[in-house]
Amino acid sequence: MGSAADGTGRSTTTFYAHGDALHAGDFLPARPGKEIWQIHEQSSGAAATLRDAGTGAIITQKNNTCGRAGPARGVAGDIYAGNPGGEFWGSGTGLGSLLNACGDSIGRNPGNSNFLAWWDGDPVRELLDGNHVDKYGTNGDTRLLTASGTHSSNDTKATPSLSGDLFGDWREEIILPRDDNNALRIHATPIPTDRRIHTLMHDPQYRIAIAWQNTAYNQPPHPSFFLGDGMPTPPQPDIHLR
Ligand SMILES: [Ca+2]
Ligand SMILES: [Ca+2]
Ligand SMILES: [Ca+2]
Repeated sequence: MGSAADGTGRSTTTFYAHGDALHAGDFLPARPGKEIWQIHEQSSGAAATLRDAGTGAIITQKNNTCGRAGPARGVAGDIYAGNPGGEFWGSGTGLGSLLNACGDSIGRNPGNSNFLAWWDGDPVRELLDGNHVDKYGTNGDTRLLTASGTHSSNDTKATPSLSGDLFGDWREEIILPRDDNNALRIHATPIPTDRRIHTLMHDPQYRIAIAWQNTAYNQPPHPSFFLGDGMPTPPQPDIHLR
């Protein structure tokens, strides 16, 4: 494919047919550049691919096996400090477990495959599904928040009104409709952190991701840098105000 400088595409995934949930970010800090994890929701062939975000080159491909349906949704993020960098997973039995960048099984599948939120004090990300936040664990997820009196939208996709770093430090707020649909509630973490980095809305990719959350397939925002266990100091945001 041509270069992006003249507006032509860098790569295509049309040969994978269906495109479903897609996550773009620096999930593998030891590997140069950004990565894309995408669910293909096919009954045969590729179930999910992990690709170089710049070239489309396949890093790992998981195929459907034994005639099982592939995952209908999937997520990428650093949710488990026991594996370096990010993890990758999908709903249902299509992938079956938490995966590392090589596609190896490294633990139980998380309790959901919907959204993510940085909620507690460590930089490992938590799971957001419906009106609750859970911390992934090898023996089970731990509930950190139940936002009683609120609900998510879009059935099993469990979409919040918005999730993202809107106020305060780098942790993320969760906006949900009140059960009577006459008001929105904004939930913010009460948990302290000793980690100080710029608010995520200073990162241009993350800021755009707040828009993509509402204009494309609703998925959680990802910054342009690795935010997770063992992370280096992120780059100074290059923001200019006029
Ligand atoms: Ca990377
Ligand atoms: Ca990890
Ligand atoms: Ca955390």
